[in-house]
Amino acid sequence: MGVFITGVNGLVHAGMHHEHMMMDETGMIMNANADRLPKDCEKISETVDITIRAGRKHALKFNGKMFAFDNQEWQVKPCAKLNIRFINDDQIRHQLMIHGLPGYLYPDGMFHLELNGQGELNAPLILPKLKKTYLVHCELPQHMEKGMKAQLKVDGGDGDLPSIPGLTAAVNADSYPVDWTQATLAILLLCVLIGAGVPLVLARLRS
Ligand SMILES: [Cu+2]
Repeated sequence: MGVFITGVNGLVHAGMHHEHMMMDETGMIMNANADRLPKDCEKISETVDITIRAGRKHALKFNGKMFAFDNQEWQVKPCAKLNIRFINDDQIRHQLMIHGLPGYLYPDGMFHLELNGQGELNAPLILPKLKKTYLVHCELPQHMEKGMKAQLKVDGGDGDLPSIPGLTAAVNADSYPVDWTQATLAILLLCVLIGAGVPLVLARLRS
């Protein structure tokens, strides 16, 4: 496996095959893509500068959430190039990960920015033409559940993701456990007996 490391503006710039990674004491950039076009794109349709902030203060407007991005949804055109400026307003580590991207451009289908604490990173990516909704989140333990979940829609997207703070409902918001009284057990038993009995009756009728 060939690894090359060169200093770029004080950042360590390392590449392994298609993998692309930059890392320094402030954070990490993986799979940035400034110029490789997705297969379904003839050219870049638009270049969009997007600033995404992360931190506790962005979760204050959401009941019961602890972390969030400052926006929960972004809409771009097919074949758009995004120049992402990721700012962490917290003193703890946060990530900005975009999932479901084509694997031939983004290993593991993933674009990944990470800040160890307060600071910022800038990185580009180019989105395919496909009408699709991409998951954007922070993958640190419990951060997504605590609010760091958002969606990026290309060409209007192909639906909404669940549990996005302020936007969409949770899939398993509440569970209502069945009250296993003797009555429900009796009904269940009856159902099992009927289910087992019906084929027997049918078999007799046929013979
Ligand atoms: Cu986080």
